[in-house]
Amino acid sequence: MPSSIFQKSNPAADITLLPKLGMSKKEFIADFKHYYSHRLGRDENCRSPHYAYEALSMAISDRLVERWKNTYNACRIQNCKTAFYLSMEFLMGRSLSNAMLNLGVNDIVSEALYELGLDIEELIDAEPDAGLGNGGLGRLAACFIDSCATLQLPVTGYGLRYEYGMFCQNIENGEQVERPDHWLRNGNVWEIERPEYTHRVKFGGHTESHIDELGRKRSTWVNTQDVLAVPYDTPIPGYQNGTVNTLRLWKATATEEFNLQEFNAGDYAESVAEKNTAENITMVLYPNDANENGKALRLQQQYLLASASLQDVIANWVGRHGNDFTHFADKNCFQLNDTHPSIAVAELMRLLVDIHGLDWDEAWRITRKTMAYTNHTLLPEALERWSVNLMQSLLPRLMEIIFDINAHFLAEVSAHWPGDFDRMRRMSIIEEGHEKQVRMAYLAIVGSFSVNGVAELHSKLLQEGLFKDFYDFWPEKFNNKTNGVTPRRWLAACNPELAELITDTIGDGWVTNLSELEKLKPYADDAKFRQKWYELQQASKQRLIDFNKEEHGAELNVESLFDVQVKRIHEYKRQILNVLHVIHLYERIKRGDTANWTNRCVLIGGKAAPGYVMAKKTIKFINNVADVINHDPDVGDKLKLVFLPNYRVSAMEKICPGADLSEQISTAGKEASGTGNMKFMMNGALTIGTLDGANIEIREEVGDENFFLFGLTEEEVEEMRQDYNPQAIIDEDADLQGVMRLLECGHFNQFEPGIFDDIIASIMSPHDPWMTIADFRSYIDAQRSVEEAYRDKERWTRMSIINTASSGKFSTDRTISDYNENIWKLTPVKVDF
Ligand code: B1N
Repeated sequence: MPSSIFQKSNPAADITLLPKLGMSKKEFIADFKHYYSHRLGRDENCRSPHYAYEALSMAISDRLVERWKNTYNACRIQNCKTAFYLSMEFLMGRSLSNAMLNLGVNDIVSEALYELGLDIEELIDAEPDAGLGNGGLGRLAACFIDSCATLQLPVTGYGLRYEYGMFCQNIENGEQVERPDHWLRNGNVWEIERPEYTHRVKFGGHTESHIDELGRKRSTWVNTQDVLAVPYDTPIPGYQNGTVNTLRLWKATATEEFNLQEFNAGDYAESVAEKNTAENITMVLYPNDANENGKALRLQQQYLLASASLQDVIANWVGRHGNDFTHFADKNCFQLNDTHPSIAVAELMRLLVDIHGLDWDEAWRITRKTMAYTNHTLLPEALERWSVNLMQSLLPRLMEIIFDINAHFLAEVSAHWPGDFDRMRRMSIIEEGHEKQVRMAYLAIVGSFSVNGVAELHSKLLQEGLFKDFYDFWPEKFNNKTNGVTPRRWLAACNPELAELITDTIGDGWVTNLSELEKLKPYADDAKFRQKWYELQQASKQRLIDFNKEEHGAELNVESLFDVQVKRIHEYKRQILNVLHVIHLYERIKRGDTANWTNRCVLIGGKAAPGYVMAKKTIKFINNVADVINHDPDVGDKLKLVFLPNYRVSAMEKICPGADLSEQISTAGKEASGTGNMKFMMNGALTIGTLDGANIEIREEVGDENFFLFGLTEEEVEEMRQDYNPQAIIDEDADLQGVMRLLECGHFNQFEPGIFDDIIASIMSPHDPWMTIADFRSYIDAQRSVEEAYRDKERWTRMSIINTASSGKFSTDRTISDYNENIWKLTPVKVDF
């Protein structure tokens, strides 16, 4: 069979276009016009910016495709080791401006669009966000693959192509209302469907055992209902380096015969409905952040991702090496983004043993050398457990394999700690109880050679607490990889004016070597530089005001402290503590205690998981307090509280350049890392925060005097938990009494009696896990120091510059270099361009 439909002997069969690597303004305008008028059939009468956005994106993506093929070929020729980032979430946001920046065509495109009479900002804003993630974990995956491409590392992202991403949030009467996010409605210019790499994924059925020709016991998985996984590829360009890596997302579709059976039986409608059952698997992203889902459909999603991705990698391997897996582990590595894809441990065993005929021990050796697991949370409610019953009915062969893995593993434990049955019970992958459960984190640890947390404190707490038994057994497996964010999207692209000032001052090396920002430090003492810095910050704030006004109409004054908390709404993140402070300020204004006042706009944004009652109440609470304060004539510009609806990646790109103060106020020990904290710091905001997650490392980098610290430490929190008495704290604190009085008398819910009783009860409870009242006093005091610092404009600006200058550590280029040096061990691949 020919390897290609094109006959090499026929010279006319060369279908390669002239390479579209370069891009002159003229070429670009010609391409834009071609797409706009011929491909899309639009003309100058079209009113929607969408088609111009599409035409522009097509012209840009043409320039990526050639580089994409070159990258692929360079990796193939060099037969290099590859890492695969397996993640249920890739929170990509928009692609157009990122692609332009990374191709280095911003100036040419701006000029061309100007000549065509188009507003580039309007076209950029016409792109819907690819919101295929909940928050930090999904955005981290997106920043990681950006850095891998920039560092020219051969890394492929594998995920799911959800038809509906993270829901859109409307606020009605102060409450969150969810609307479906049909982000693919108008097509997606950035993806290429590749049905030729479709894989079949099994569900249901049962297993049958038999003895193979070598006398080994084998299982076959039969009578299954199969689903097809069809890949859609998105190019991931590196920063001006010719590399374009791949993000491959799977869409579930029905198999042909699956439909035919019913079709032949005359059940046409049923067969189409069955097709829907298959396609439902990748229909929607589960909108729970740091929380377990526990639904069968979610397990189907996880298995589809794991199975299709592993089959894809193995098919590629077998295509080149046949059934010889001797060096598989030297050439492939899978990084599991939390436990969500951790069924991959068992699936790799199944593929190697059942499909490719390897011995159990050889397959296990390979699995344990290729899998690496990242943990992203200590919260018990987020630790995934799947019921053995569910797994037996949905994935019977996988359940058998997990039992076998566990038996082998417990034998290891027992050899090490003979007779220690309590330890075996604690460490077992299967949790006994009235309903047996598979502990997915334990499966991931047992099947991996590396286990990491995402900030120093978090990794330490994993080793000392959650995974202590495993750390005692395998200390060498455990390591830390502090998170980061990509400086391309989170500084160069989202804050071009500040980026330009930085480049004019220290050169442009910082874009790919963020520690060069250090060179800005001496300029913190330069009054002229400070003035420029200050003016740019004020301009960013004005843009944020305009964005906010466009989207929802509140009037804000640029001459006030912009105090911002945007992130998922969660009790541990303590948005309520923020609001208690706002109420305290309001109460001071009402009392006339306003000497040396600092005007402040408090902006809060974020989505609540649709089933998380307290989080939804918190949104209503913020909006009600905002309503009272913003309409009180005594308050005026002294204080504003605004809820920013529909927080998402593209909103953060407008918000983080305009923040003065970044709120990172989680209960110590609860936020694994945080990454919003890094975006704000990079853009010159100062942080008010607890000693939690990466805040600790941010403070180390920036210096104690440039960080507003408050609150109990993780140890103090655990200590105080023993006899926590919020009422006693309130009795001692007149400010807190003032706040509680307003809350309890229903000042913010005059026509909705009792609606905040739950919130009041939760912070008043001696069992409040988040200890909000315990940190109130020191939070208020820290906010006082913030105001004092802000009133001294020179001092504040100096601190702001130092924050940006100290943010080098928090580039994902550093994080990814760490992953590569300690875990993946890949060689960068140069690509001609
Ligand atoms: O992962 C981020 C961290 O910076 C955050 O601190 C952490 O909260 C976040 C189940 C999660 N942990 N766990 C999740 C997301 C979705 C889901 O279904 C759990 N997200 C985090 C990046 O390390």
